[in-house]
Amino acid sequence: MSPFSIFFYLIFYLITVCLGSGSGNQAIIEELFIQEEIFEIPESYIDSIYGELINSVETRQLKARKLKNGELLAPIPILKEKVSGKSFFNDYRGLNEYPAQFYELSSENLKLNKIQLPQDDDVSDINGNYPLFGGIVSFGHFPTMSCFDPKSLQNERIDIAIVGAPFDTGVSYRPGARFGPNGIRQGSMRLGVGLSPVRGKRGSKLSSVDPYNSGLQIVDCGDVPMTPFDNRFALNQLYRAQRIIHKHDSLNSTFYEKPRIITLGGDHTVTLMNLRSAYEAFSKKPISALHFDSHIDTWDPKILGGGISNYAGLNHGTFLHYAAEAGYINKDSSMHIGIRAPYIDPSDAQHDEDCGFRLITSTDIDEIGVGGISKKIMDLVGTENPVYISLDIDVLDPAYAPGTGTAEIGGFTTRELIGILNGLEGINLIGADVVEVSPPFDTNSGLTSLAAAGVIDSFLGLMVLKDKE
Ligand SMILES: [Mn+2]
Repeated sequence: MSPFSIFFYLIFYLITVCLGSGSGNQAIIEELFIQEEIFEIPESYIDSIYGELINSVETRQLKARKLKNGELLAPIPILKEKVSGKSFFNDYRGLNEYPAQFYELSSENLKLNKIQLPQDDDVSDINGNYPLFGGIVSFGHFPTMSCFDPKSLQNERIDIAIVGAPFDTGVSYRPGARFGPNGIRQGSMRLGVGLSPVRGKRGSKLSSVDPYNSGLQIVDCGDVPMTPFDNRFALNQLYRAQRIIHKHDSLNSTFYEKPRIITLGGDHTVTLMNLRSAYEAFSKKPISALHFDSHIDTWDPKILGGGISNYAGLNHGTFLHYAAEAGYINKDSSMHIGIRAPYIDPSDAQHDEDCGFRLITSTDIDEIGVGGISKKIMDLVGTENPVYISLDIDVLDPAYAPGTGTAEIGGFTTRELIGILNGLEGINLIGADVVEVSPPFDTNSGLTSLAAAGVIDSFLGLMVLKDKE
């Protein structure tokens, strides 16, 4: 066969095939393709918004067939008010069973329901509003205040102050806690709606507390400038900053005349200054210290750091020794919770007891549970004693808080820790801190900062509740 005859034969074959199949399927094609213009194809609610995205020749043909069969009703005009509040999703059962009422909701009004933009000069949705993931970041979106300005003593009142202590030159292992306040604020961005099904036991007073809508004046004072070059000076800066905050009067508190301070650490050394200022402002008598930590932090300065120089003797593992020595610690009602790190010296346990601390270890939770730990704490401190909670985020297991200075395995989960804290309903919490959050060692998702923010949310709940009683 010549090339020409092969070509001719092929053309002949194709024409035959096309004509043959075309005539054989004509009836089916007529059945499938109904002329759309005969029917007014109605738009559903979703069509009116996303029609261009989801409509195809097939879906339009399906609707045309259903109209022809009487399975669909032509759209009838309805008032816009009738539409609002109705779920358009419950009625949707898939392409093959569009219910008639689904189409009844379509109307000229709904077709006009394309996005309607405000007037160009209307900023009512912008002014005073903020996105949860943006804005100038304060803790929990609380208002900021120049709390260190002496003039603010006359002009401003504070019920609860949040303040950062960006300091990490007292650590023995990984640094980075100077970035803790910033990290914790970032972790707090989703706070702001305080009612929660897990704040306190069901039906308890705590369960109805919303710290973000409490009527109390809760402010973020920003960070205390703390020099990184001399710990003695830096800690004194923190003390003076806390002192001036404490000199403010409270605004709407019914129980406290002075602001209670929640400090964002910072390495754990900062707690010594927080305790000093709280002691002077509130009690001038020893405070019940609840110390959540994996380390005892009462180390004798001679054993931890002080062997080098006296200057080195005050650090994040010895500050509670100094606090006890200074008389800030109530030796009848203070406790460590979550301890598990090894002792440095055989004398540590006795020295810790001499400083006035009882011990709940991390493994005690396996014996007595979350509720058992809360009960032990409540039995010890009661509801009258002034209590200060200092919480080293390393009390959590490193799985929940990897971004910390001296991580120790085998700690509490975040849920257990929050459960223990919320179980302290009724304590007289005069001050608190969360320390040792080191964002440079945190995960990309900021687990540690998120946990720290959640801990402070629990502190706020306990503080606000006391005021409501
Ligand atoms: Mn610590």
